Amino acid sequence: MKKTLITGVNGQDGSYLSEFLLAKGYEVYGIVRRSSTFNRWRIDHLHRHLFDRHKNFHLEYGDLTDSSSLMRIMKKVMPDEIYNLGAQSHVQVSFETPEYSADVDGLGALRLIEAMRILGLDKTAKFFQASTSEMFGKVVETPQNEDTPFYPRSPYGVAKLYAHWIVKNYREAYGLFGVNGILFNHESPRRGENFVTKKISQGLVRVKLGLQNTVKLGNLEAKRDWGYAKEYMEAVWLMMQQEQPDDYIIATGENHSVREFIEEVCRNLDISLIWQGSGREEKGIDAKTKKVIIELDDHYLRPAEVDTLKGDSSKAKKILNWQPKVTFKELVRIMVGYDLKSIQHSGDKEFLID
Ligand code: NAP
Ligand code: F7E
Repeated sequence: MKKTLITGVNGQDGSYLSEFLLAKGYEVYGIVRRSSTFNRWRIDHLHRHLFDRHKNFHLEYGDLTDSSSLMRIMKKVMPDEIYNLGAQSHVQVSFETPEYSADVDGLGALRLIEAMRILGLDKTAKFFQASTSEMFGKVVETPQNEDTPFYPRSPYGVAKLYAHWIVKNYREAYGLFGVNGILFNHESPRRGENFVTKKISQGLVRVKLGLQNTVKLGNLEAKRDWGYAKEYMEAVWLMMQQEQPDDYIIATGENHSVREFIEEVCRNLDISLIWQGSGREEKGIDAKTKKVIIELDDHYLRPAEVDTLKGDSSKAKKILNWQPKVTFKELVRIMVGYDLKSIQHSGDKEFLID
């Protein structure tokens, strides 16, 4: 039985990857941080409580800023595959916590691969780094592929670029099997609530149900290449099954603006939305109720923005035989469908996990 170690196991991607690897027969070890409130709702169905544990799913306390914990866990588990999904992953928050974001997102990766080297795991184990389209930032060409030069636009993007390059460096210097998956935005019902897709889907569902008046947003014109997180985790695993380590773009090849995302959510909720006004005074109105349901709030504007991202994942298609199946419209339908059910049935455990 193969053993795997996942950082960020209770995040969106960590939860899907854990399910995927357990189904493949792996023994999964996940690293969680201590927090004063429990934040394991995405993995509760895998790791219920002390007396009812999945026999192949284990959690260990650790932190990407704490080398000794990483070393201890790695030495205990001696994994075959390590997936570094842990990060302070919110771009806007990284402007407010730049040093911490660099520590976790940049140095965190270094701590892991250095621990592998010290324990001799660089000779036996494989390492995956969750790189990001945010490294392309102010894009120099469209679509972006594995050879597109980087131009990060946030402390998050800069920190992730360090991690990306240090993995490449260890590959060249020590022969580490280190893979960078350059993942474009991927979403799901399990997306964190302050990322724009989840905020819009959940917010407009609440508006529809009369639980909230408006959704306040920043820049509506930014365009993203939004894919479905669950299928991106299969791509990540496939990268780790290759003979040689390499870097791969994972994307849909299509992009849409935040405005289009709002419009598609409204279509799913049978809300006829009309836009009124211009510039920062523009508002989204529900044509039936005449109520303002979308407002702009400068609080959500970033000091530097990434205007547009669109990925070319033809290398992944050719070498990994991977391509996305879930379209933009399907993704919105999945997210809105889940939010409708879970908010209508809030408190009902059955609907808490998709
Ligand atoms: P997420 O939902 O925000 O999950 C992040 C995970 O990292 C959480 O489990 C979090 O634990 C953990 N974490 C945060 N700080 C940590 C620390 N100091 N030590 C250990 N763990 C820590 O992110 P995601 O969407 O699943 O993304 C997974 C990875 O892919 C991240 O590295 C992200 O930067 C990268 N990525 C994501 C996307 C995307 O569109 N989703 C695209 C490209 C790359 P807590 O719950 O305790 O905070
Ligand atoms: O913003 C705009 C915002 O926070 C998307 C992370 O997973 O993907 C994610 O980073 C766009 C930006 O994701 C609001 O300005 C407007 O242009 O959902 P987001 P992100 O910044 O693209 C990359 C690939 C990662 O690697 C990251 O870890 O939407 N936007 N209004 C807003 N964004 C937020 N969050 N909130 C708003 O109110």
